[in-house]
Amino acid sequence: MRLAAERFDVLVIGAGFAGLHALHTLRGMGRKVAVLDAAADVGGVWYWNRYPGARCDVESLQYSYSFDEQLEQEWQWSERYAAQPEILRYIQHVADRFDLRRDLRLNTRVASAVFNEAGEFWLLSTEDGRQFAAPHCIMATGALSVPRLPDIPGIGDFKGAIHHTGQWPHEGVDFSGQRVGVIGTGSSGIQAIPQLAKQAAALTVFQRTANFSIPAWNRQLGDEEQQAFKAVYREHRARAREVGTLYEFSDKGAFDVSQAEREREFERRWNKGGVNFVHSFNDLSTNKAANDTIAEFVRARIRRTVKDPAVAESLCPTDHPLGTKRICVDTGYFETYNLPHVRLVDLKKTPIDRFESHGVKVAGEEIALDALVCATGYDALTGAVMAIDIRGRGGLSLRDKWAQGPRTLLGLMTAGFPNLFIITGAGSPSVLVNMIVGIEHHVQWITDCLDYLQQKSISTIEASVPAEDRWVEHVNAAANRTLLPLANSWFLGANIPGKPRVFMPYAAKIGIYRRECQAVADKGYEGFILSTAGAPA
Ligand code: N01
Repeated sequence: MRLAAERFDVLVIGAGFAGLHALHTLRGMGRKVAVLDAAADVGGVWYWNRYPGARCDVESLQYSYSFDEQLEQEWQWSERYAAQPEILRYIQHVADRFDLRRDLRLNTRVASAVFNEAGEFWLLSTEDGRQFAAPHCIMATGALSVPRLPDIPGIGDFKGAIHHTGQWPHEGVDFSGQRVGVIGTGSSGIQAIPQLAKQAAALTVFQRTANFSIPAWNRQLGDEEQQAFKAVYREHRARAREVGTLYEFSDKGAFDVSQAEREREFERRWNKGGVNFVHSFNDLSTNKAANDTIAEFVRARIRRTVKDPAVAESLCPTDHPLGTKRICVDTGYFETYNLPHVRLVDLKKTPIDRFESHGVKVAGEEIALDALVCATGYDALTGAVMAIDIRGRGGLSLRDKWAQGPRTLLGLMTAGFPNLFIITGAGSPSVLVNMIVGIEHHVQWITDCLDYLQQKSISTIEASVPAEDRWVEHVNAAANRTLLPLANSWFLGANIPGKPRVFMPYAAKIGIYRRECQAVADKGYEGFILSTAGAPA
């Protein structure tokens, strides 16, 4: 069959951390690879998320690739938590250092991916009419890459600028002298709000759900501290493969100690900053009464920080256990509400009536706005995969197959879609761990698998339905052992109207998950159907 399509051994969709690592590894195996990305440069979420205050809340020495020792030794991080421009520079450096750019197809948005059963290849068509073909396709499309704008009556009538944090203008935005509104108080909003307050003449935050946030206590990284960490980088990386991020995990339950001791531990960790706080005791994510103790500690901090008691009360999260929505890490977030030009509108008490041309009407009051920032999140985990019209065996549409929620085996493949791999997708630990640790693991598993297929002359691999069903049940059971399903979070798709409520990430320690994936591979890819060219599946 003659194709107008460019042909490769493997096609990778997405040029973020996952796609670049997949490219580098596959190239090392001698495979001909193309990486397609809609963006004009590498970086994935770090290319798009340029809002003021954007930074990672995993410490920079950990939020980096481990696959090349020289890279990890030579790259110098400037801060404990790297800001977006520095992370983007790092990814660009990796692309240049490993000469990855020659295999990138940027400004290339994939519209459809169709499996040709007779020829056993994936045919990808782009929005501008180009085609690419390869026997194997890897979705490195990111867990949080499809921004979601709020569906608020009249928003289309608003004449001011509207910016989503995940699609921030590259030239930046100058809000000086402006009346700015912010919708959304998740990680993005909580990072952006203190920075926006520095510029805006008036800042109004429209909060639907109060969120837990822990201070980052971000700081410059000294050379000595950095060298000390790098001296034992291998040990740190090995540990991260077990636990995801190197937190101080406690072996005590919250009620194994006295109240005074518990408070001291919360205090100690609060003063160190970051997500480590949520690991103060080992039962905070599984025992509601234990969780209440840490939640109350944070609420007391909010009340102590925010001077207006009514505003403080609105900022206190009460409708979900701490950590069941992705915990936020901030710099001066709650303090921002003490500024005279910053106002909180509690949408639980006073919902938005509608947007108008020059502002918004809330409980009958008109609030004039020049610009609106939407920190309203993403169609998480499945959004980017389902944005592409993916067709598997017999023309099966992935959108149809996943209409009631994502179904995968190990999060890596989905039945009916041979040779289609997903990196850090639904059914894997994904967003519950340091993303780069999850990405490196998946790239290793997938590339080992491709190597195995080649050695055994196997042309297709796909998840079997019974194994996939068992995995989906296993993922549900893991979530149900925790408090995680208790919140209306994006983990469950609750932020997208009409999205089925299914807890998407796999809530087990990444070390356990890695062993599960390894056991499957060791047993000749148990639960997967392997077939040789032309043989019926
Ligand atoms: O998005 P979110 P995000 N009217 O979905 C509100 C990662 N990340 O971009 O909670 C009013 O968490 C919504 O309200 P509610 C991290 O994993 C990491 O902030 O649905 N409000 C919520 O407050 C993070 O979790 C970093 O009631 C509306 C907010 O918008 C993930 O990305 C930094 C609304 C959305 O919060 C997503 O974070 C940034 C409406 N119609 C992001 N619709 C770091 O590493 C939505 N909301 C630090």
